[in-house]
Amino acid sequence: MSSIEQSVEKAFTTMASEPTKKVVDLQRDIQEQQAHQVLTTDHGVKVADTDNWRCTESKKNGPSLLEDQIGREKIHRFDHERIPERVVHARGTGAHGYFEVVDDRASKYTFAPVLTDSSRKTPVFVRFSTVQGSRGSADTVRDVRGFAVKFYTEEGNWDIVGNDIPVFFIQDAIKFPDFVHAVKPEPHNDVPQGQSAHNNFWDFAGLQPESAHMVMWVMSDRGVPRSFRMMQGFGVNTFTLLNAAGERHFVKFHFIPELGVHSLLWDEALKINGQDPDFHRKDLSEAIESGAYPTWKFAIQTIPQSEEHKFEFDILDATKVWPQELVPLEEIGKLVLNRVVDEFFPETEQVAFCTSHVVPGIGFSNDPLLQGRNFSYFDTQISRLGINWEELPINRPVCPVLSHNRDGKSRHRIVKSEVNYWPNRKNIGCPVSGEKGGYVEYAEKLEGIKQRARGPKFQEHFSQAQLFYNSLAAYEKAHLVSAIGFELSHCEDSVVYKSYIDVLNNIDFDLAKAVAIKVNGEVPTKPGRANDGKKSKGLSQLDFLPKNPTIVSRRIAILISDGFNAVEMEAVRAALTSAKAVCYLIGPRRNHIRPMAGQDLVFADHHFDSQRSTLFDAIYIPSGEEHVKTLAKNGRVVHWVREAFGHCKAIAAVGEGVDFLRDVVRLPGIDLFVPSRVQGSDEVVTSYGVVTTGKYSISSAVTDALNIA
Ligand code: HDE
Repeated sequence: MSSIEQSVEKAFTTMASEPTKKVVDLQRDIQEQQAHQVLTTDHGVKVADTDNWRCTESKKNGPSLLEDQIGREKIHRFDHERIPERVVHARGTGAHGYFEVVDDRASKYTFAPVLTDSSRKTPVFVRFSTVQGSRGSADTVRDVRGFAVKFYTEEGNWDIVGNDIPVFFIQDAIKFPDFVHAVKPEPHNDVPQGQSAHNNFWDFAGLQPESAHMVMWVMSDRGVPRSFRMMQGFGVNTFTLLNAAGERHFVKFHFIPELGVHSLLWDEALKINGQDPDFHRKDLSEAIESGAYPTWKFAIQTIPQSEEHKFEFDILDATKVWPQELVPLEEIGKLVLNRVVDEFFPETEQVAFCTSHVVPGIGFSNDPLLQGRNFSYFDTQISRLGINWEELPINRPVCPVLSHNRDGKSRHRIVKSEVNYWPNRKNIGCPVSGEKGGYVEYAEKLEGIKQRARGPKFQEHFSQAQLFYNSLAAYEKAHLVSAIGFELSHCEDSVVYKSYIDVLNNIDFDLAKAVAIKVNGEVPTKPGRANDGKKSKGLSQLDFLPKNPTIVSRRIAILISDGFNAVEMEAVRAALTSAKAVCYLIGPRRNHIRPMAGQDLVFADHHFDSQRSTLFDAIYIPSGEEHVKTLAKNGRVVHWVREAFGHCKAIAAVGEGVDFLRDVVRLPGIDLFVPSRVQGSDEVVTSYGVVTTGKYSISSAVTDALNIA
């Protein structure tokens, strides 16, 4: 065994915090650069001057010379740095981690060791993305988020190329180019970027009612997640599992975040787009680097092959969920992200997912969206990365690869063999049976007429859109009305905004009326379709509040100015930090701030103008008379606090800080404050938390961290 193979082998059996087999595999290609290392050309010759192009009559007026091969190489490499961005999901960020089986009950359904062998730690690479915007667009736009997972299993790579929403806009892959053209910037002016608030998207959605269910999800709070770490992930399409007895089940894959499912408010999302367009990607890497490893439960829903037709909806229709009441979730695994990438381009940009990448024990269904996807992903990687894209370090499997496929542009692997075909006299690269690990497709009986058509159950589009709407909490419904109202207000063609009201009226009469009034639509006088009042579990985000709310990795701004009480602040900061919240001191300048007399100087991390309340989950205002007077005179700070209050953030204040808070956010006739005591002290703390915006965990957890009695 070579030393690389030995270290690869060792890595596969190591503990959580140690590198996975894939991370070790990547070491072969990682070049650690050292201080004072010498610059060379790409062909390895040391470079003497990288700042001046060779020319005649140096520093006078001589022309630059074509002969300068160092200058030419530098510019030539630069000219070719860009590759085509992904046609959708161009904006994204990725991380390494691992997958573990926590319950081996899936062996009833599959013989795939990745889902059944609890002694394994399978390396993964996950890429999160937005869909509509280009590579440089902002993170917190209203959009679906991609949730693509590459499992580097011992049986080959398995990709779940999922989203944070369990259904899709269309039922048949052949509609995908139409859908993407409609949502992407319009052809005549390339507008808008990173949003679906325009004529063409809503025009398409109105005329293609199968999108109604998904539109409801994207317009709900799901469209503006607080963090990639706080989103669910769904395989969306129906796959199949095959067990050792040769029995087949249909399956849906779910990832459920341990932190709960949380969203931004739309106003926050809009502002963060400008204040920090990299908000989500920074959030992910900061959490991983601080050891707060994002973790998801992995669950499956299964339906035996024999029960395929037992449901009101078609289980192969990607615009439908399988309600949990009918098909319960079984938790079988855990996904953890524990390592950021070393270099963005070769890892996150060059990673290439394919729904067609499955391993023995896992297979496809006849879901018409999945069938098309199985062609599309493989195809698109060729124009993005070239035919040998599966040899790129991030994409190559960790198990042995031997195929008779050869050549093509940018072949990396060097294969030492006299034969590259099968059969051959040396028996190299021979296919093996299923018993020996070969991938054997399930033998499925088919009969019927070849035609261009969809099954009868694919014709119904509104019942699950209604189920979703009915299952939302009142505040979630209100957010949804505002979101559709915002989007339709950005459509200038009245045909578009007026006609979508008809779609909404098929979902819910009150919803249609509320939106119509907002956007100048025709207010309906009777429901387009009765609302049956049915609800289901797991659709509202409130169903995902974590059992033990936590402030781990939440961002807390501590507002300070000269004369603040540093001793008290340090006590609170220590409590928050020990609960693994991340505290930032925000002051009038990024420099030393002078606390009360007799206390040591404190250095502020940022100044009031450089950050905004929207970038934080909670605020704490320490006591100090002079300090509070200074805060009250600063319009930016007053805005900070009012804005945080308006966004229902947790706000803690002590002593004079409480008076300041009261003055700043006073609403006539309403006393919103609940004064309480910090345990073991005489300080009065005021805290205010709101359950209904999905920020329950932060508000209650700040309260816990402060030990408020
Ligand atoms: Fe994709 N999709 N998609 N998609 N998709 C791509 O593949 C496509 C669909 C999803 O981080 C492309 O490598 C078709 C559903 C994610 O690299 C492309 C159809 C779901 C990513 C493509 C769909 C997704 C992509 C563009 C309809 C959720 C980003 C670049 C039949 C389950 C993966 C690429 C990454 C990317 C095609 C529908 C998720 C063009 C034809 C449904 C997360 O191949």
